[in-house]
This record gives sequence, C-alpha cells and structure tokens, in this order.
Amino acid sequence: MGFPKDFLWGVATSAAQIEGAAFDDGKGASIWDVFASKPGKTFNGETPSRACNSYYMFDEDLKNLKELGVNSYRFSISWPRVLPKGTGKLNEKGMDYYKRVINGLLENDIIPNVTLYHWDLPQALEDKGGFANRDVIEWFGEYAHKMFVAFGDVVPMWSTVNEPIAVYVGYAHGGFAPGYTDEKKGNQARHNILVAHGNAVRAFRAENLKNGRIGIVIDMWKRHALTDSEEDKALERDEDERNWKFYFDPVLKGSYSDYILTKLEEEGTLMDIKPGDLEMANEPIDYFGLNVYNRVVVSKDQKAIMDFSQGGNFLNNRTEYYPKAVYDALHILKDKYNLRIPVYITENGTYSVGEEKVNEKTGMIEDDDRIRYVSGFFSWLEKAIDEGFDVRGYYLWTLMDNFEWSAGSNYRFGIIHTDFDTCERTWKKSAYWFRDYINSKR
Ligand code: IFM
Repeated sequence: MGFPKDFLWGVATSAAQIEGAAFDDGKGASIWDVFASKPGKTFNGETPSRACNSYYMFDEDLKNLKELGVNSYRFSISWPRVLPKGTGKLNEKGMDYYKRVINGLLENDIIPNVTLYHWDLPQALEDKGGFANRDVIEWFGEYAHKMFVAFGDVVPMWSTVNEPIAVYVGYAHGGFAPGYTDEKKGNQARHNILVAHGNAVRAFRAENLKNGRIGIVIDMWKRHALTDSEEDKALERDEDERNWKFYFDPVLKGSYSDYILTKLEEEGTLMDIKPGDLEMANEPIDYFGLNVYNRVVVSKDQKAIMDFSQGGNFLNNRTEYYPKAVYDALHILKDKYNLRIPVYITENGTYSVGEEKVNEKTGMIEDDDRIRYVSGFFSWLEKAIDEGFDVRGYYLWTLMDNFEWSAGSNYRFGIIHTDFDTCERTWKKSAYWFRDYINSKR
C-alpha cells in the first residue's frame, strides 16, 4: 500500500516568518513587529521586517516549489496586511499580493492550503486587549468571512488557526508576542482563540463553499514519563493536560477535562467560559491538521533527565531522534478521540542551531540529520497509513530558513538555505532528497 497516489506532498511557511515588507503597501503592524523590536526579545534583536523578503520574491519561491515537485503549499495570510486595523476596510494592495500567490500556485497545479492565523495579530487589535478580549471572537469571524468571500471559490483548503498554544506562550509566559507573563490572561487568550476558531468555521459554512474544506492545526508534543514512578507519571499527565490536551479536548470533544478545570480553579487562573463557547469551539471540521515534531520526556528527577538527554539517540541539535512521534499521535487521535475525519500532517521537520556547514568538496549544505529525521518520520507515517489511518497529506516545515520567532535566524528549519544578507536561496541536500522522495511515491 504505502502513500496513496493522490497524497498531498507539500511544504509549509507562514506570513510573518517569510514575507518581510512589514510596513509596505499599507500593511499594519503585527504584534510580532512590535514585540521583536523591544530589546532582548529575539535572537540578536532580529525582527520580521524583512525575513526572507518573500513579498517581493514570491516568483522565485514559486519556482522552487515547482522544482521540488510539491502538489500543495501551505502558507498563511497576514491579518494586518489585509486588514491593517484588524477590522473594517480591506487593504487592496495586500489582497493583491495573496491573489498573486494563489493564482501562481493554481496555474502550476499546486493546491493552496491557507492558514488564517499564524501568530501575527494586528497590533491595532492588541491595543484593544488582543486575544484576552472576547471581542476577538467577532474580529476573527469578520476577518475570516472577508477572506472566504475573496478567495473561497479558488482555495480548496483552509485552516483557521495554527498552533493555538502560541497565544498562551505570548500572554502567560512572555516568550512570544505580545509578551505578557500573566497566567490567567494566557488561559483566557487560549480559550478565546478556540472559540474564535469555531466562529470562523461557522463563517465558512455560511458561505456554502462547495469545493472547500476547513480545519484547524494543533501541535502535539506528547509527554513520556522517564520512569514508572508515581511522580513521573503524574508529571506526564499534568503536562499533557496543560499542553496539547487543552486544545484537542474542546475542539474534538467540546469540553475541557475535569483535571484541567480543577487545577486552574485551584491555581486561581481559570478562564471565563460563557454558555455556548464550547459548542462553538467544537464546531465540526472537515479535517484535522496535526503538527508533530517530537515527544518530550519528563521526570521529576532533573539529573535523570540530564543523563537521558546525553544518551545516544539524538540529532546534532540535541533533540531526540524519535520519529515514532507521528505514529503515537495518530493513535491518540484514533483511540482517545475516536477521530473520523482525515488527518493532514501540517508541519514536521527539524532545525540546525546556527548555520549548517557547507561541504567543501560538494559545495552543498549536507543536512543529513534532517534527511534522517524526516525519512524516519515517513517510515512511521507509511506504517500508520498501511494500518488504515486516514492521513491525506504531509507538509514539511519548512521551505526555507526563515524568521524563527524569538530564535530569529539562529534556528534554521529550511530545506533551502536563506542568506539573510542577500536573501539568496540555495538548495540544501535535503531539498534534493525531498524532491526525489516525493517523486518516487507518485
Ligand atoms: O516555525 C514554527 C512554526 O511557525 C510553528 N510550528 C513550529 C515551527 C518550528 O518551531
């Protein structure tokens, strides 16, 4: 069996990470433009103002997509580029850019898979409370509606939100924009984004788009207790609940677990949940977008964790080589959530810290670690498909090295190298490998 012939093979990116042109052609500031410009927030103070300059270099990116042979490209629309104030009047120049991207893809038989929200809230809305303000449910609904009206007849795949956990990191931990460290605000923000997701799904249904499908993208970093001790098992449960289950439960079951509600109540950080919120978050979707990179091994015993992370099966970046993460995640979706809709792996990949070395003989970046990781992942994915899991596509993160949020240009996830001085793109060994791999599966 193996991968079906009509499987979607793609690469994924996001607007703030690649576009640049942060203040051009009427674009409004995003929370990342503002956050990154504050001292100490990102690697070397880098900002998304130029990133990969894809706003001006999309033709070259399209050429790379064609040469890779992908049949789908996952990218996001920058909310402040099309609605500089977050609501109200559309910015036609911003809309023209996405028309060009979508038409370019369609003319080359590459299916556009559009994410509405990949972390770049208009600062104008943040000034009104951002995701911590319930009005975001309506703001997001309005933005989504406008995009469905404009592009719904030509874009067949949509996702509302990419990794809702990012708003929690931004409001509760401060590592991401907008940079608050307020646990209660973080919980409210992550609840509100899930309700906003459901509101966007309703806006999509209202358009009655015959050929379009909509889903959400959520990441799973399954915790694994290092030992069988009661303490480690309790830690595994607690971290699972606070991390991925917080999002999976409302979206797929329409509820939060008693465990998390009790914990947050005890901690005094429980969010306000209004009647109807959970029904909205649980609005039926057409597919599930699963981002899966790795598992996280946990233990109360920090020394044991240190010993574990110095063990054998690790990549050069010191992350564990555990490609079975995808198989585990698919099992959870089937066994614990009884998922009956198709799954797309909407992100997976790995990174180098700093520049990868060019092999002097071949003149190429030989990123064998990335090839090892992704090919291991494909083996587990193929096994799952052979066992009957309905997985219909895979998007590698990412097309090219880009603005990796707080880590700026220091974490390089691309299969294509970006020179951040010149914005020149150069294929790494993994790009050739990926091209050949996906072509061999057709
Ligand atoms: O770069 C990010 C992306 O924006 C969301 N998912 C994880 C990627 C790698 O960290």
